[in-house]
Amino acid sequence: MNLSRLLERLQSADSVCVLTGSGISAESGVPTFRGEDGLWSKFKPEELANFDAFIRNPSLVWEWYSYRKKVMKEVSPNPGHEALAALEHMVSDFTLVTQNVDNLHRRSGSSRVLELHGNIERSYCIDCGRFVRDVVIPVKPAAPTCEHCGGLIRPDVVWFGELLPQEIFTEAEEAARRADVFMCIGTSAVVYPAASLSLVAKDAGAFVAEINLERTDLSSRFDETILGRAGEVLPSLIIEFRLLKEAHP
Ligand code: BJW
Ligand code: ZN
Repeated sequence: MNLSRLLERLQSADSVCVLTGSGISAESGVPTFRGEDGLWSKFKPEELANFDAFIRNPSLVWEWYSYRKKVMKEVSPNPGHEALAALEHMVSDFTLVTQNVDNLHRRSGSSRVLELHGNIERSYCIDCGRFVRDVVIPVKPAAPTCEHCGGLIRPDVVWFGELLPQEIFTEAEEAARRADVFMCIGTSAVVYPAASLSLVAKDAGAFVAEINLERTDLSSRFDETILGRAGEVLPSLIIEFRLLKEAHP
């Protein structure tokens, strides 16, 4: 693993933006979306994470979310999340953008996280719009309904064909545009518009580095692909960055 080019750019960066995907939480035990293994790998994410699928079979979609909510509650942040929480204090302008809905960045101490695809802890009624904090999911095959109007409750996450929260996306785009260094971590970079943030940063002149177990669809557009586990690469990066900062304050 050669971190020297990225470290050199980080050292002179005033502004850093990071985009994470499910790969950063994989080492905590949260399954990724497009992995080979796992209980839900027989479904493509497009088949469950969309509104039509929810209306057709709300209990199946809730079964998936209920399983994931349970996993996400039981796991803990890993050294990759912790390294990013530390990086926030080492750069004057730092923005953490995530596609994940699992709260692990926040739980690891990151103070400001732009969540592009919502948050699994929130739910709302599709008819009256009321938010429900601790949704009670009935034993299958039922889905939760609203106690005010009887409408179906859905998780407050962004499914295919739905708009991302616009203010949050705009903030993420602005951070990508002003970044000197952009890091794209643990994402297959196939889901848009999240994946476009790396390209926005690149077009605006940032040094774009990817950290992933394998090359992705966008690797050829980036300045550097560092192959490895986020939970190992990121802590090494922080240690070396800290040493460099101490040597050249
Ligand atoms: C490790 C590791 C370790 C493992 N260390 N690495 C432009 C072009 C083409 C299509 C579109 C486009 N614009 C819009 C679209 C359509 C669509 C889209 O992108 N489709 C493509 C799939 C073709 N996008 C949308 O519909 C979006 N909305 C939208 O564009 O609105 C505008 C609009 C509205 C109406 C009409 C038309 C336009 C919404 C996208 C919402 C995505 N939602 C989900 C579910 C969120 C809720 C939930 O969590 O349940 O988001 S789907 C799923 O994919 C989830 C993820 O956030 C997202 C990305 O997945 P991610 O995180 O990259 O996971 P994986 O599994 O794919 O990759 C894991 C990676 O980690 C791998 O690379 C591993 O190697 C790596 N890894 N372990 C480092 N230890
Ligand atoms: Zn309601």
